[in-house]
Amino acid sequence: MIRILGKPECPHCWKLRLALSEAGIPHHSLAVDPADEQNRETLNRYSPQGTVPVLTDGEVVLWDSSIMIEYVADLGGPGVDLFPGNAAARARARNIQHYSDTIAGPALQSAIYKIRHVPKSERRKDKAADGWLGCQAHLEKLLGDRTFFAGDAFSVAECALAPRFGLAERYGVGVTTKFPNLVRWFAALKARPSYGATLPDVFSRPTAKPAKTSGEKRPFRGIMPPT
Ligand SMILES: N[C@@H](CCC(=O)N[C@@H](CS)C(=O)NCC(=O)O)C(=O)O
Repeated sequence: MIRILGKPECPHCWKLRLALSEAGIPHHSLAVDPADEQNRETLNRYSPQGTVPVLTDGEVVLWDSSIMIEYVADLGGPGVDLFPGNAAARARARNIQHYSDTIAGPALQSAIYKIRHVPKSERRKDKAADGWLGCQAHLEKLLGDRTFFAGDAFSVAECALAPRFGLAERYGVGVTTKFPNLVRWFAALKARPSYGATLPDVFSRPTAKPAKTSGEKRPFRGIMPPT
């Protein structure tokens, strides 16, 4: 049985949960917060990066979410093919996953950081949200009138991007009518059973007011700020 060590609201963990859910592969999730010192020791045993998610399946131990998704796809569950279509469509889906992990994710992280830690009066001077807006503009064009990012079918691109838009919505920087293609795409994703089934528990509760803290308690190496 696949076991995931992860933090429910971590976008990489959520991406993996979505992939498993869509592929129809059962798994067991274990909440492990890298912010906790004891958990870090556990994580470091499995992951040279000390990050979540970690996936174990018998002797298989994986510590990068994109490689985990390749593994999940290779298992060939009864559900959707995470890399549908021809070589070009599959490359496009991988590209978008990479864009989400390396560009859109960090841009959104800055926007969320601003909301959580920068006083409202100073926000207009802060350009952090522009990065996230720029990413949305880029994605809006990439999507165009397609149903899904790679074409006609759900793919790893959706697994990667949906958690980013879910987090954005949660923190008040969700997609707006400025980007009608993305609005339509995200609404359709949220209607899929996998979205509700993998939504972090805290997200199904009313939005908490962003914590008023002065900053990070420790150096942060990942995408999600510690909550
Ligand atoms: N390459 C990794 C990166 C995962 C990552 O950045 N995870 C974050 C949480 S979203 C993490 O564990 N950060 C470590 C920390 O908080 O100290 C992957 O895609 O699996």
